[in-house]
Amino acid sequence: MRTDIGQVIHLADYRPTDFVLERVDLTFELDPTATKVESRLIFHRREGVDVTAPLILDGDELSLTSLLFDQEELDAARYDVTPDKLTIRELPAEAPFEITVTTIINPQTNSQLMGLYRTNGVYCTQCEAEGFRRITYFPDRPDVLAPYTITIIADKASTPLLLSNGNFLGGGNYDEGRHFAAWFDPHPKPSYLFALVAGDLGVVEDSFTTMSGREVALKIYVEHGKEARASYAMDALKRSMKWDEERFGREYDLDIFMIVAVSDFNMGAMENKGLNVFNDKYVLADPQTATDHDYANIEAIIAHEYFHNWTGNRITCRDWFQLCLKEGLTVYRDHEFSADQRSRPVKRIAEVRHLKSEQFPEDGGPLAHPVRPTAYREINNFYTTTVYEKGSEVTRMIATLLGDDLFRKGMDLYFERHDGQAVTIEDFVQCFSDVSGRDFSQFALWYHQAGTPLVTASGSYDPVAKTFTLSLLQMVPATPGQTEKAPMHIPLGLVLLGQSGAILSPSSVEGGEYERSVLHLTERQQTILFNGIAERPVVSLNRGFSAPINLQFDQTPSDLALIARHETDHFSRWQALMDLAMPNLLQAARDQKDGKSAKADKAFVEALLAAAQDESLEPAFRAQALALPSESDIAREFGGNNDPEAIHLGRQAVLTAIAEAGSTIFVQLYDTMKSNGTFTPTAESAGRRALRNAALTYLSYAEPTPHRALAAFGQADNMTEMLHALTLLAHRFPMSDETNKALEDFRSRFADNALVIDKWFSAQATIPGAGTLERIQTLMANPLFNAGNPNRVRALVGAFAFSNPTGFGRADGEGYRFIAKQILEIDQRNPQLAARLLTSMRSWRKLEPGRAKHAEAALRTVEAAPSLSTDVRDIVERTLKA
Ligand code: B3K
Ligand code: ZN
Repeated sequence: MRTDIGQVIHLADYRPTDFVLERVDLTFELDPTATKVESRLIFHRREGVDVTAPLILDGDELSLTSLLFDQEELDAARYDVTPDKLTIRELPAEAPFEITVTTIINPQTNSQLMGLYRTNGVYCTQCEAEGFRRITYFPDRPDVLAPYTITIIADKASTPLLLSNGNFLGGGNYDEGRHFAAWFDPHPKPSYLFALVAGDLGVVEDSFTTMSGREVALKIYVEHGKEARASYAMDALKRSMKWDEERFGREYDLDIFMIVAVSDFNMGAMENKGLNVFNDKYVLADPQTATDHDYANIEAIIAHEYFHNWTGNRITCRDWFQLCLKEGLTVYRDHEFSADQRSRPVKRIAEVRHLKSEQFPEDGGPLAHPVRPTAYREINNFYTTTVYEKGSEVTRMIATLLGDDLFRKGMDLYFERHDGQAVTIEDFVQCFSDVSGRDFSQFALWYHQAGTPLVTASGSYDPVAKTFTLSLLQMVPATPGQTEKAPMHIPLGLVLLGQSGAILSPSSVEGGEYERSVLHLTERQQTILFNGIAERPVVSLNRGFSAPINLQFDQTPSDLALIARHETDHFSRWQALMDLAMPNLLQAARDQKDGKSAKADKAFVEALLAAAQDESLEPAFRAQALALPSESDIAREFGGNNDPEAIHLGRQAVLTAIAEAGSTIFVQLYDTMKSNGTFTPTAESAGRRALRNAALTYLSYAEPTPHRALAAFGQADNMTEMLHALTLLAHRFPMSDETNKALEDFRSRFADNALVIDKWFSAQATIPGAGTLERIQTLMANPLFNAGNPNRVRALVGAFAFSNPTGFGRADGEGYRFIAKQILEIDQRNPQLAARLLTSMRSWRKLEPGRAKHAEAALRTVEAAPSLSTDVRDIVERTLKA
């Protein structure tokens, strides 16, 4: 039973705890349905705190079985207990005291996957953000740090492996076929970083020698028989450890680092101290079952969780409002890692695509919130792309403003000054201010003001005076709870290009700070004068996506084509191609509505095909150039009255026009990008496969029969190409016998690999058009589907809601009603999963009136349902709020 009704928590109400926690000693007697948890906590009253103040501990659905004070049973008059709170009174004024709390919990029935639960027979924990309070009564907040000693007792035969945080102290046999293990984590940590894993698993072992010569044992635990599929993850881990030493001077600090892969997990992974727990999707890979995208994700997430050891664990958050302190910064670090390991521009393109498709809609809709929010009802709903991805962009902007050396100095100072502490965004920013002498007070608005700034630019060239004038105007849109916005400090990467494509250096610049090719936009309106410009320049603005903004800048197709051909910053080349594409896609969607046939602008098609064939460019980049803006990108540009059907058909028409114009090029690319050796997951060979797949996509538009995709499917010797061919068959020829046969072949070949079956579900869930809903319903009845497993739900139901605008958004509203019903069912078991799925409705107000009405009605049925979780209630109410 839950008595917590989800009150609003405010940043302004923060105050430290009344009692300081000195030590934690936990003993778990594991049992599938009745695990006994004995927790011994040593506290003392914080100096200056009123001597009558009680000790209040958090709980969630707990039942207390015993409570001791200094080893004596506590008089019932001295405490009150409910499932979510334990209040103890009459405690010593100064002297330390010990509280021993015993609870019995049921891991088997814990379907929320928060706290201690069972997955495939393995005991596993997830404590961030507030899961620890589902294990025992505790001051469950990130600013309560203590060293932990953990003893785990379990049946030896069924549960041979007993893991927790820190270093292994010892273990041995216990009683009645049971055994025990003890672990000690010397690094004071908050409860959200606690972990316990116990079960019967296989292991892959390796070791790493740190920069000071210490040997660290590395272990990755997976289900028996899957060990071979963990080798890429191990390789990524070692590369991450090395990179963090070289790039940030950060050394690992325990004797052992462990990763455990589990199959039921609410998110990607969790950075528990010394014992990361992973969704197995982000650990297991081999060429036959994982795509290049999977490999890249594994590398990035392994790195991300490892990097948290310093940014998150050694230095943690004072309160959950500061979540971006660890998440935004750690995403920035993993992005930099991947950029160094792979291709920097291609990585940047992927980041920006993701930011624009996920974070921009969030920032422009009812769920918009600042990178550092000031209020929440359910903290789990704030693990958002705004906190993560925009948080990373804000960190990147600090690096852009300061340059590499000063940024590194600021990071060094942060590590030195705050190691072992729970701190705030202000503490973080202060370090950069201290090393640079720069005033960050205006810049800090990036943490406080929600909404994607819109920058409008226009330029004019004076051939007589040889000056170029750039006028800039910034506007931050109103967002929920924030109507008035102050101008931001926006670092705009900028160069002026001459007609030959070479960079023109101005003799001087007036009207704003301009250094290292970065212009500082700080006023609402700013006019910049570039002197000594000998010819009409082409402006490459927001180079490298230096700031997460929307840019309105009317550049001619020929100026964009010049950027696409000559910019030394390849991200900007890609951006110019997308800017060339967008008006074509918008016009094509309008033409669909008006019953006209679409055509693509010649300059655009030529620029795109030129990039596709340019052998001086890496294949991965060329593949990105060929991947047009997505349907949701186009919808965002329309900004309202959206008709997913017209957008889809318009985009198809543009694809067809490009396919027809470039068919010989695509045939040639498809052949030349064929791999000529054994598979490697390197970025370089992944790039060749990506380009080959892009060519195949266009060929399926140029030659509208399933034969080529079918042949590709039959010949593929790796999952990247096989899945792409299968998806093309399903999307382009959903009703053909060839497609049905390929889908069936795929299913029977991979029926015993749930992660591959997820791809099979997603390929079908994303088939455009109204008919897909029935297909989803049929697939949900398939024995391979499991509604209790988050990966399966996301692969089928989630892919439909998030990645199928015409299926989910079918005109009769059935898609919205279906998802609303799913949300209510899932909410009974797993509120976090349900709440996340509900965010697929966040852009409902931007739909054309017919669809918007259906979507709103579906949301109202969710809102009206009895016994909603706090998670879903919070999202549905914010989504509906005018
Ligand atoms: N810190 C975890 C996310 C926890 C989500 C809690 N609802 C994984 C990560 O960001 O690294
Ligand atoms: Zn993280």
